Amino acid sequence: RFTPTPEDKFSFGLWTVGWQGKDPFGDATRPALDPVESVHRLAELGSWGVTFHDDDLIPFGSTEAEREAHIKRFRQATEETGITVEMVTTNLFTHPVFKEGGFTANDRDIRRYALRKVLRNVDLAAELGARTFVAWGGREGAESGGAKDVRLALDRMKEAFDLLGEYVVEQGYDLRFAVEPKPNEPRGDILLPTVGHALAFIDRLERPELFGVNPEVGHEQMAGLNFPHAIAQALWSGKLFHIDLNGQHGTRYDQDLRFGAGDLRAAFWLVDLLENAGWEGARHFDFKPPRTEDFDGVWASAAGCMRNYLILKERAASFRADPLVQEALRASRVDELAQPTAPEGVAALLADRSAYEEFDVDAAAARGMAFEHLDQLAMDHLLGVR
Ligand code: 3MF
Ligand code: MG
Ligand code: MG
Ligand code: MG
Repeated sequence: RFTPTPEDKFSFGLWTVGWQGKDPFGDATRPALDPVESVHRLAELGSWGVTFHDDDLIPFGSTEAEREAHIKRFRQATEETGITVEMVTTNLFTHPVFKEGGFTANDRDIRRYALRKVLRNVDLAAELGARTFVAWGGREGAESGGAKDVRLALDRMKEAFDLLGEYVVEQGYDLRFAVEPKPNEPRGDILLPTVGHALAFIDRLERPELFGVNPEVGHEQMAGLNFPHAIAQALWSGKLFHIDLNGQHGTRYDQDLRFGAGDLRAAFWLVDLLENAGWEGARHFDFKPPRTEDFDGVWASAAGCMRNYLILKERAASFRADPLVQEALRASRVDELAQPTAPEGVAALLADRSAYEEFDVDAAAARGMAFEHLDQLAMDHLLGVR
C-alpha cells in the first residue's frame, strides 16, 4: 500500500536529490551525488522518470569528450533501470555570466551565448527522447526600476522562444516547451512571475501550440496564490505541459519542501484535481531534501514525496466516492455550474421575466451554500477519519 511503481509516473530532477545543501548562509552539508547513482536509487524507490539541467549531468566547462562520456554513462544507467528521461532543462542561472539574465540580459553577447547553450541542450533532449523542455528564467528580472526595460525584455524573451520554436520544427523534434513561472528569488523580481503572466505571454508567441507552462507548487504560493486554481486554469487552457510538485509554507523564500509538507490542504485539492482531470503527464518533484539530512534522509525525503502523493490520491478518491460527499456537493449546487447560463441567447434571456422582473432576489440571497459541511467532509477524509 502506497508503494510507488512506474505506472504512477513519478519523476525527479537530478538537482533535487543531488542538492548538496548550499544556501545563502551556509556551505554544502552533503557531498555530490553521481547522477548514475541517483538514477539507480530513484528506480529502486519506484520512480518512473528523471529530469536534469545540462549542468547537473555535464559540469559547466566540460570538454566535448568529457561531455560525451557523461552522457554515455547516464544513458546506460537509464537503459539498465528502464528510467525515462521525460524532461530536460537548461541552467541559465548558476554561472556568474548569467547574473543579469540569459534571454533578457541587457548584454547582447550574453543573450546570444544563452541561446546557444539552450539550443545545444535541446539537441541533447531530443537525443535522449525527452518530450518536454522546461525553461525557468530565474535570472530574468531586476532589483531596481531603471535596470530593466521590461517591455524590451519581453521582446527579447519572445524572440528567444520564437527561435527555439522554429528550431524544433526545422529539426523535426517531438519536443514542446514549458515555461516555469516564479515571482522572485534569486532576482528581486522575475519576469513572467505567475502562471497567469506566462499564459498571457505564450499567446503572443509565433508558435503558441509548442508552448505551455510548468507550474511549481511553491512558486505560486510564494505569491500568495491558490495553486490548484492555477493548475485548473492551465488545464482549461490546454497548457499544462509539466508540473513541479513540492511543499511550501505561505509567502516565504522558495522552500522546496517534500511534496505534502507545507500546505497540505492545497496538496489534497491538487491531487484531487490532477487525478480527476485525467492528467497523464509526469508527477514530477522539484524539492530539496533539507540540509539537515544525510543520504538516508535524502532518500527518505524522495520516498516521502511519492508516498504522500499516493496517500492523497487515495484520500481524494475516498472523498469523491463517499455518498455523503456526493449529497453535500449537490446541496452546494456544485454540479449546477456545468449548466450554461443562457444557452438560448441574449434575446431569450431578455424575454424571460423570471430571470429579472419576477426574480425573487431576497429569496436567492437567503439561500445558504452549505460549503462548510462539504469542506468538513473533505477534512475528515484528508485526516483519515472517514
Ligand atoms: C527554481 C526552480 C528550478 C526549475 C528548474 C527546472 C532549479 O526555483 O524551480 O529548479 O524548476 O530550473 O527548469
Ligand atoms: Mg521551488
Ligand atoms: Mg524551485
Ligand atoms: Mg521548479
